[in-house]
Amino acid sequence: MSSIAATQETTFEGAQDGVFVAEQMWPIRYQLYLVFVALAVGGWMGLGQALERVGVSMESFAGLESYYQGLSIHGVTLALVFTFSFANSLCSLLTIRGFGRPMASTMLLQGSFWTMLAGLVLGAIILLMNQATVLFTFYTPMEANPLFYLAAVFLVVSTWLTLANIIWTYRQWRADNPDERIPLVAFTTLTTYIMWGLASIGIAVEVVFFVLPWSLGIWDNTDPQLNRIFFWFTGHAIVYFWLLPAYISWYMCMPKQVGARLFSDGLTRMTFVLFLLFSIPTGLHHQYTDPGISATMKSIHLVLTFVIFFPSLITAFSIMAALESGGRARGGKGLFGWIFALPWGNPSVSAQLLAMLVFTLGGATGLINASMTVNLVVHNTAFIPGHFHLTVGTAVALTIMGVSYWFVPFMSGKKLFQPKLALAQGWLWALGVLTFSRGQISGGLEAMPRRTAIGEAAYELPGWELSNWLTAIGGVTMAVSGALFFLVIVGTLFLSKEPTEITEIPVGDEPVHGPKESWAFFDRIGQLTVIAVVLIIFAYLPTLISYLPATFESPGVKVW
Ligand code: HAS
Ligand code: CU
Repeated sequence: MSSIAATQETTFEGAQDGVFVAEQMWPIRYQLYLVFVALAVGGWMGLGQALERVGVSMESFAGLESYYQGLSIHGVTLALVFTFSFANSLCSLLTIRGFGRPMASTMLLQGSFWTMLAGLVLGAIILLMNQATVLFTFYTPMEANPLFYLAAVFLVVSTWLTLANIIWTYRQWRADNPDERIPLVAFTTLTTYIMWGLASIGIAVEVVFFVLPWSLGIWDNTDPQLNRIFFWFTGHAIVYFWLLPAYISWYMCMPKQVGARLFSDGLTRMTFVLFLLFSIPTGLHHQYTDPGISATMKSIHLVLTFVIFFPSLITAFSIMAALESGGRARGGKGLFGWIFALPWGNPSVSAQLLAMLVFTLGGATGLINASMTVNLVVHNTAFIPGHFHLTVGTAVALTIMGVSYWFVPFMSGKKLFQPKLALAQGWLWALGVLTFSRGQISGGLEAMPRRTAIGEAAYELPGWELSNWLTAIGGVTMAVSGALFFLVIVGTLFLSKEPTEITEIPVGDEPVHGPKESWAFFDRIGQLTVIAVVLIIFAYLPTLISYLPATFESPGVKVW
């Protein structure tokens, strides 16, 4: 392993300065490969779910015990492993690139890889044994084998090790550079991980204090509603932990990739600061229909959800500005000509442009979910998977694929295999997801429940048939696209003979409006974190106080 990495070291920019060192590169590289393993397993289950809509049972498709076993594998591998390992991998690399120094601790970096691997392997074994058919939200009183919760602990600890390493690296850098602005790309990784550090407290409390002891038999009963409050404390912010690595690519890499400059350093810092402050105090928008939580607190979370919508709107305009300047610099004219002048022939760029376009619909459906009264129509219906395949399933997943088209060549030193296939892959995914989500959204509006083996439903409403077919066709298209992606990546690693021309991380360091024009206050990360904590206390303490004392009365149930 080290010999491969050692020969590669020469291909990394700045290798001469000892910035990208071999023992730090392999955990980043292998964590990236876990992204692909998780995608392959989860994507395979996704195909089964799509086919279930048109009469192919999950049992016959994958030899599983039930549809719900497949759905649990799908959710855990994609929502937790695929996204987390990508965040760890890309953000570690960009932290090194941003601060221009190795990560503070090689041990933490390697530890992050090993704990992610342990979580994936352990989780996969328990899920395949049908001992954790509790879906990725593991709502109690559904009960899994304790080792499943331990696997979840490993996955989260892996992200914490990366968090600790990023903060440590920042502090080392700060000690050497007391008066400088935090380099922008490092600022984005730092704020993303601090946000997640705060957000993950909810799930940590839920698992360590309530669910794990209960599943171990230390306590007989649990309190499902209390567990849900802690789950959604993390559960909304987690979507921004999935999204922000994609945003980091859109802000920091895409302008460079299209031959443009980022619009504004200050606006970028402000966007990430807003995510740090407002991602967490919004979790109750997943619990509008839950009893025992006051309408006032739900309404406060509703308003804050509209606040956290705002940095994504900023992102839309500011990325569009960068893209437009790139398109015009490439000769695009007129109102829309710049769009066609963008480098659509570059698979890394086109996948991410498509991810952005699809995300506009993801954002619109998010607003529908967030509006409390309208939420009553869509909650727990197929509309919700329609929404989140436009967001995490495309804005994030297709961006991860697009980034992989430079990241894998960069890390392996090999030229991208069959770029034309890669190009087709991005388009297929976008077309597939638009069809799939159209099916799910219309099904949801026709009262089709989510998380249900519709193929086995005892009744069918008019309109479901079309929804099922669109879901199935879209899902199969996405699976074909996923297979092409895999082919390109595996081909790059094992069949590609030529060296890659990508020897630099595509990060743009010179925004049109640079750091001198932005508030130094944004860099006071410690103070901003304190403000974030105060907001969280304000948004959650009243609910927790009104809820106590909790009632531990529910025994566990195994429904599979
Ligand atoms: Fe969501 C449920 C509200 C964003 C994921 N969401 C979910 C669930 C998931 C999920 C997984 O309020 C289901 C959880 C479960 O299992 O129960 N969501 C929102 C809102 C936003 C939002 C307001 N969600 C996301 C993101 C996700 C994600 C991001 C994953 C990564 N969501 C909800 C609510 C629920 C919910 C309720 C609960 C529903 C229920 O009842 O259960 C916002 O953050 C969205 C903001 C987005 C925008 C779009 C900006 C567009 C951009 C692209 C610009 C385009 C360019 C293109 C530049 C404002 C940035 C130019 C290119 C050219 C070629 C010209
Ligand atoms: Cu949410």
